Amino acid sequence: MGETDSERAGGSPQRLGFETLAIHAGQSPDEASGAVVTPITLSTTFAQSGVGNHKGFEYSRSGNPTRNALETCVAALEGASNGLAFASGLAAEDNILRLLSPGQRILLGNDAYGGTFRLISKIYGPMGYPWSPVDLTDADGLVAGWQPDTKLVWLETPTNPLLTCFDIEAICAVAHERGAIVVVDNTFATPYLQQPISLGADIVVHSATKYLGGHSDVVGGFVAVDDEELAQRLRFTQNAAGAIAAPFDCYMVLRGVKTLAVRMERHCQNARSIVDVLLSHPAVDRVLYPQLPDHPGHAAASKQMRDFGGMVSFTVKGGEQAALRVVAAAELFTLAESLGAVESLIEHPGQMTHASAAGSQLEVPDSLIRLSVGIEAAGDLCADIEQALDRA
Ligand code: P1T
Repeated sequence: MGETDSERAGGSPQRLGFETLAIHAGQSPDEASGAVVTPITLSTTFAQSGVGNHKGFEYSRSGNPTRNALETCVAALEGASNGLAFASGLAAEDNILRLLSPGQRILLGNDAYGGTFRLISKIYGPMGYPWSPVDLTDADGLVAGWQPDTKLVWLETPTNPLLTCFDIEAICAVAHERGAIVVVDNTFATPYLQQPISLGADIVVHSATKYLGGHSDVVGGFVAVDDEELAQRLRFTQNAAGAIAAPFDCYMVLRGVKTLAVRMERHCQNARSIVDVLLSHPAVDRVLYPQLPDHPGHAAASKQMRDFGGMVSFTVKGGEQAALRVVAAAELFTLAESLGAVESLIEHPGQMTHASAAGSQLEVPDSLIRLSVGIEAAGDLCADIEQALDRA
């Protein structure tokens, strides 16, 4: 392939703007045909003119041109030299956790996606990897939760589903001083709103199923990393364990990423309109949105995010039954798991996405509702939430 990852990622002296990288990084007209869209290369293997003499690709698990384009593009958006695409967000997470050896502790921020909690507590825990939940609201919580065997700090910011935001820079300072690495799940923020690598994070992970794909039609995962040694280890595992993203899926995410910036602008704008409706409705107890001054992590979000995102959570005064009535009454907001796509979704985390955290320190309130605010007309979305809340 000749050029380095960093060159392909746009790491040249004249760094291009985010929107330009989203459309061009890793992608240029196909040399053979002039096609302006990166082809989907389905070939599992690549011809060699002599043993070891090839055009940069040997076998599609180890490397594939369409995956390569996606890996280069999203790495550039995250400001990282290396990107790795996986079959799902959890496959990406699993690939990262394989950096550890049994006995090395994982500290997990005390609000996180239920599947991440399940992977760490139900798969890695029993295999001999100690873990503990930790309050990351300020760096003191991390210091208090620190144990001598800690090797990795894992956090989401904003978190799923409470949308708490943690100060990435402050957490990295504490962790690095003590010899641990920091993984930031940037799924909710996306690189358009927040770039954890520039704040000191060692590894960024995504469920590409969400905003990166953006259209609820592809499951994928992504890892961005700047440190070459870590990148090499992660790439070794990607090839050795094999949880790669398929070429068609890579194409779908690559296509989604092209419009990430414009979609995120509208997601944030629509989320603000919904927050206003929630704040004035008598059935609502508490609105969780990082822009609100009383929201935990408002300061961290203001410091490290360009805007506050398209996810909004809230609790209702009538408890679980009222919450279940509201999610069932919504019409434009589809009752479904997942998030981050053009269409609006509503869900009950306690019984859906975070059911696996029931009874643990990561359990969520049963009166909690989570909204993934899409990019439909704001007035229509507000009217739908208002009528659904009237049934609380
Ligand atoms: O579903 P998958 O692509 O494997 O990604 C897992 C994942 C990782 N990190 C975060 C922050 C996530 O939200 C998810 C998936 N979350 C949902 C499906 C959900 O509805 O919350």
